[in-house]
Amino acid sequence: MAPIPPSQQQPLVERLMSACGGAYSPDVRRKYFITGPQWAAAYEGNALFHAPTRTSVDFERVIEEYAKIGIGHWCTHDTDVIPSTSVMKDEQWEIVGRIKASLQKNGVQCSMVTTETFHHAVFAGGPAAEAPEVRAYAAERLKNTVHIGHELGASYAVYWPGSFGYYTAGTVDEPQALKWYADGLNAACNADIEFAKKYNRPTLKHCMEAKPFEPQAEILLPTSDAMLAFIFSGLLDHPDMVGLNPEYLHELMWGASVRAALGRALLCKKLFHFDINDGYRLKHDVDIAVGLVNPLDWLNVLVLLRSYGFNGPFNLDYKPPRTTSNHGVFAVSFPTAVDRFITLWEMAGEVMEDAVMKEAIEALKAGGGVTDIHDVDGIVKANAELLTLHELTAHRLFQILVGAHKGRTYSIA
Ligand code: GCO
Ligand code: MN
Ligand code: MN
Repeated sequence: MAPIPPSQQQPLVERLMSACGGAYSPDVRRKYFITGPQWAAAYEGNALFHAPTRTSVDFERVIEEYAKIGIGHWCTHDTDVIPSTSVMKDEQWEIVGRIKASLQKNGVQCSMVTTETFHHAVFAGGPAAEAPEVRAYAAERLKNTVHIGHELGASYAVYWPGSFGYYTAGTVDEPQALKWYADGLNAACNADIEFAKKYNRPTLKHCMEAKPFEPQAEILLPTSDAMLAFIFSGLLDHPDMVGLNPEYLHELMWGASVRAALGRALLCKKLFHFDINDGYRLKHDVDIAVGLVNPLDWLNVLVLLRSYGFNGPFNLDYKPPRTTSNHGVFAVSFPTAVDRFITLWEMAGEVMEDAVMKEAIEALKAGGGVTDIHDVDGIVKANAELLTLHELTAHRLFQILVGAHKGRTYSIA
């Protein structure tokens, strides 16, 4: 093939995108509670060891492009949109006003707000550092984010503790640090109760997000399970207001079964919000788009969520790869991520209705019908053939994933 000059590259990408087919319309996409983060679309590709490969994108553009794609909700960190020197100053409200106008103009809703407590130098010792002024500053930031959330009409606040941990052990008193961290969340929830009255709105849902490693070497709340224990520890003034925002990849990173981790959150009624992306087990936080690495596992995850009535928000917390251009972020990254999610979600519905799956699962639950529960050999024999259904259902899930249940076949003949 002859080289493709730069002027012909965008048309090529567009043509191959439409050759892919299978895209849903913006109206269809808007029916799902899918949220698009400011930071994901604005990510310039500058991860550790990497210079940026894209130019910056402001919130006006992100909101407009999300609207065109059919992503009906937007979310942001405070400092994604407000310079850190302006946060909590009068000038932040001018920016918030522009955000409101932009959301309104494009028919997009702000779903969630979150506080950046990991990037700025003030958080070098973490959001619950020893120095009381750092903790007081962090609490003010959290309260301010709640205020912005009400102003923008958000329903969720997310807390990724980020730098809550250490590189070397010995100085940080873990129980004390956890109590200090709870003080920050309590300040946010108590402020929320007051703002909710003032704005005549319900309080926000406060969602904790765990990541097992990065950016600290050791993390004080590394998993969703650790956060569940924290929520129920007695340290929180309003544990009912606090739940989880698990991230698919963050659970995979420590080697979990994501589905099982979500199952525990569901059992505790604490699955409030879900960051959707993909990646690899026991590696770093590559934030690849949903379904590009583990589509079968994703199908399984969505079957669980649908079975337990979790309908979102599904937050597209991923980083378009450095190889994708500014144009590609909105032409390829976001629409394809949304469409894979929708496809997997609808496929999960098919799994739940599938006659083979249903009968196999019911049969396993019916068991072999032994009445003498002290007869161990009898119980084994009675279930021996039935248990083969575990593997059969796994095959059936694969068939549904590749469309083989609808007769799609491959053959060397
Ligand atoms: C990550 C984190 C963040 C958080 C965000 C919201 O992977 O770095 O998941 O993207 O989701 O900070 O609080
Ligand atoms: Mn991540
Ligand atoms: Mn996340």
